Amino acid sequence: MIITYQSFNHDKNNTSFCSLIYRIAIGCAQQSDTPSINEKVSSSGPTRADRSNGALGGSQNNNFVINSAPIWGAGASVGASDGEFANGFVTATSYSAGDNTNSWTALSVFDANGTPGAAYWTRSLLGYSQGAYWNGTTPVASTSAANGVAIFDSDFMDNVGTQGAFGLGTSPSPHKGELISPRIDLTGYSNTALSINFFSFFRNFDTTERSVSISTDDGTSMTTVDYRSLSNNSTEETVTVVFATATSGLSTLTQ
Ligand SMILES: [Ca+2]
Repeated sequence: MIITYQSFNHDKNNTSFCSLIYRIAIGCAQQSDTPSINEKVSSSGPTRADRSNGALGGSQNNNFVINSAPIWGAGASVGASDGEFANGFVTATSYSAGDNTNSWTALSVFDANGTPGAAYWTRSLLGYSQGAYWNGTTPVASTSAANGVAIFDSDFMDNVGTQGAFGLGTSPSPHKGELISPRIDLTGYSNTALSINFFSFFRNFDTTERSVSISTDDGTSMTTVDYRSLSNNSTEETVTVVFATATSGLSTLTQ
């Protein structure tokens, strides 16, 4: 399995957008006749996955319960360091299935300079944006901030931390970057519903996309959910996205 995060900031004049992800885990989800995911896991954050569109397949009324024990990533016995972004990223201007199987890949899709540009997610040990309009140096409240967070620092990439220097940074907006996971081997699992659970913090300014995708064929094809409606501006929170049918029919999830 492959997970991909996409961030796209559209603004080109006053960028203060930044998106951080600092803890991610995959879990199993099971369809339930009773409480919705919203009711079931609200204690850990605003997880309005039951309102999302593509994630839950055709019906908005499906209810899911998220298993408490993750099967990969932060808090799991497999993939914990990758789930905490404790290892360096590989930067890339193109990506093919099977690339960089052992590390997160920061892929630039485009920026105002063209395609592919230099719109890279980065691994930060600071835990905050270095952009000119961020206003603050308080790290995100993550127990694993010290070993790295993932950030799409649109503000900084556009202005290099200097107010008024619009478009003079390494990647002038509008720009889009993707953060693609290492290969996640879930051999032995065949669940037809999986959840992606992550801590998110972003400051919105003219954001056109913040989405997460999963692939079961090593990154060849992706099922994508834009989670903007599941998350809140300038709020550190848990976001849970349920992929109800992305693994249907697969007997084991090796890729
Ligand atoms: Ca971390």
